Parts: sequence; structure tokens; C-alpha cells
Amino acid sequence: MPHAFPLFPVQGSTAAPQVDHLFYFLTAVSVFFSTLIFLLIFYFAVKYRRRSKDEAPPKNQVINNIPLEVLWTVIPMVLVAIMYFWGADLFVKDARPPRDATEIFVVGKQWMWHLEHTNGKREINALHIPVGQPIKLTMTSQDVIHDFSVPAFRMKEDVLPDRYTTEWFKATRTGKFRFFCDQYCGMGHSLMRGWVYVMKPEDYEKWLQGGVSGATMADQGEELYHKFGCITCHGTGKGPAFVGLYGKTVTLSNKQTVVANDAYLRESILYPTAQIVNGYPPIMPTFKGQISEDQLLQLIAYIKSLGSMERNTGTP
Ligand code: HEC
Ligand SMILES: [Cu+2]
Repeated sequence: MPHAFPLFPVQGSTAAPQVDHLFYFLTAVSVFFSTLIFLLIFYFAVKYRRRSKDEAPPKNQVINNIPLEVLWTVIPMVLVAIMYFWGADLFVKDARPPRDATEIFVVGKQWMWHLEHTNGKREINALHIPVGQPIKLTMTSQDVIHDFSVPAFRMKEDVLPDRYTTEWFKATRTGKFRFFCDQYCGMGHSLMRGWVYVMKPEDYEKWLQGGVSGATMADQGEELYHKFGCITCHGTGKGPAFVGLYGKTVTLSNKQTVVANDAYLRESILYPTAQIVNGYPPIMPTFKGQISEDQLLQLIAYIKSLGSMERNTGTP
């Protein structure tokens, strides 16, 4: 065999060594105590074996030993606390993508992965990313629960229907790494896999510009904004304007406030009556079943582009 059986996948991201160190610690603690306990069991079994048929145990043999009890309570407590805080620290880091992360969109469906870059470049069962740059995946499923997992990056996250989940990573070496669907999702589950291609930033730029139609995700979203007639309300004052909406705090008719993030925009489009914007009548029709997950992401990219770039087209 060219490679010995690989016990661990290569460490391809900034998180990988951190996750591995925690894993080594958990393994070391478990192995140490399992060995200790097994050895003691054997030792005591031999030492205190019954030596003759009518040997009776001595009276008062069970006496308590306070120092010993404190010791075997405190040591495990400290070890478990270390595991908890160490794990929680990694979890929190893992849950918060850095602000400057490049966003890429992922739609899982039975049985393939659809990926789209903000400039409109699409791929299937492949993900091209630059090395050394944080990448944030915004993911959803068109049918059942999937899970986007990159073992070399030590990252996995469920991909759920009707909801956005995110995961992020920063690749530390160029190369080709496997990704998998990690949640059994039917007959073709084992086919739901592909490769992450980690490239030098200049190669990535070249790749990203190659073979795109010229329409970014936001452009495609703008087209849908016309095609689905959003403009007839949102471009006329019958509905709220989209300029500056993304990331804004919106007041609802019940006087509660929400931040206009991806999840809120998605819900506003699919279930308009769930959260009504204060001061507007609930006249927006639902677009559930008419707009695909890919199109939803494009519409959201369009709304985002109006907020972040002050690009003022279509809406007053
Ligand atoms: C018939 C008019 C109408 C159409 C068509 C319409 N909307 Fe709306 N939309 C509204 C109104 C009115 C509101 C505010 C009341 C509410 O929240 O339902 C709204 C709210 C929203 C919000 C929340 C905005 C905010 O400021 O919080 C989003 C996002 C949205 N619409 C997206 C869309 C998209 C995308 C389309 C096209 C696919 C669309 N709408 C089509 C009337 C419409
Ligand atoms: Cu799957």
C-alpha cells in the first residue's frame, strides 16, 4: 500500500489541529483511566481472592476514607471541566464566522450538492476555495436533512430543509480534499460527495472568472425581482423598499423587532404573514413552492447588495 492506513485525515484547516488536540486529550484520559481501572480490578481480584472454602471476610472491613473519596471526586471533576471549557471554546469559535469571510452558498438535494459563488459561478459536487481565506458556507436543503462534512477541515454541519445553517473554515494548505454528506438521506446517500479544491488565491481568482455568464448572484436576484413581480410592490411604496434593509433592525406589527438576516428574508418571502412589517398591510402573497432554494439565495443576495453597496437600482 502506498499509504499506511490513515488514522487521521490530513489537517487542512486552522481548526483541524485544535480539534485534534482536544481529541488526543480525550483519548489519553480515557485510555489512562481504562487501563488503571482494569489493572486494579485484576490486582484486587488476585490479592483478595478467597483462599479457603470456609474463609470469612473480616468484620468492619468497609470503612470510609474521606481523603480518598475527595480525591476521586475532585480529579474527575477537574478533568471533565477541562473537557467542557476546551470543547465549548472550540464550539464557539466554530459557530462564529469572521466578518471578512467569503460567502458561498450550498443547496443539498437528493443526491447532489449545488454550490454557488456570489459572482454567479456554480458548481456541482465540487467546491473551489482560496487557501488562507476564511470561507463561510450558507447552506439549505431542498428535501430531507443532509450534512456537509469536510473531514480534512474537521468541519461538519447539518443542512436542513426550510432553514439556513452555516459553517466556516480557513484552509491552510492547497490540495484536493473529500467532502461527504454525513447524514443518511436515502438510496443515493453514498453518492452525495465531492472534492474541495483549495487553490492559491491567484489561481482561485482565475478559476472564479472563468466561464461565468457575467451575471452575479445579485444580478440574477434582480432579474427574479422583476420576474416574480416583487417590484410592483417593493418598487412602488406598497411594500417596504429593500435599500439598506439587510442587517437592519425591523419593527414588526406586534412591535417586536427582528434583525433582517438571511433567515428573516427567507421567511418574509416564503411565509409573508409570519412576521408583518409595522405600518404595512399583510398583502404580500406567499412564494412558497414557486421559488426554488437557489432562487431564494439569489433574491437574498440581491437584497444584500442593495444594503452593502448602496447600489440603487429598481427600488426607490
Ligand atoms: C402584492 C405586493 C407584494 C409583492 C408582489 C411582494 N411583496 Fe414583499 N412585502 C409586501 C408588503 C406589503 C410587505 C410588508 C408587510 C409584510 O411584512 O408582509 C412585504 C415584506 C417583504 C419583506 C420584508 C421586508 C422588510 O422590510 O422587513 C421582504 C424581504 C419581501 N417582502 C420580499 C419580497 C420578494 C422577494 C418578493 C418577490 C418574490 C415580494 N416581496 C413580493 C408586499 C409585496
Ligand atoms: Cu445527503
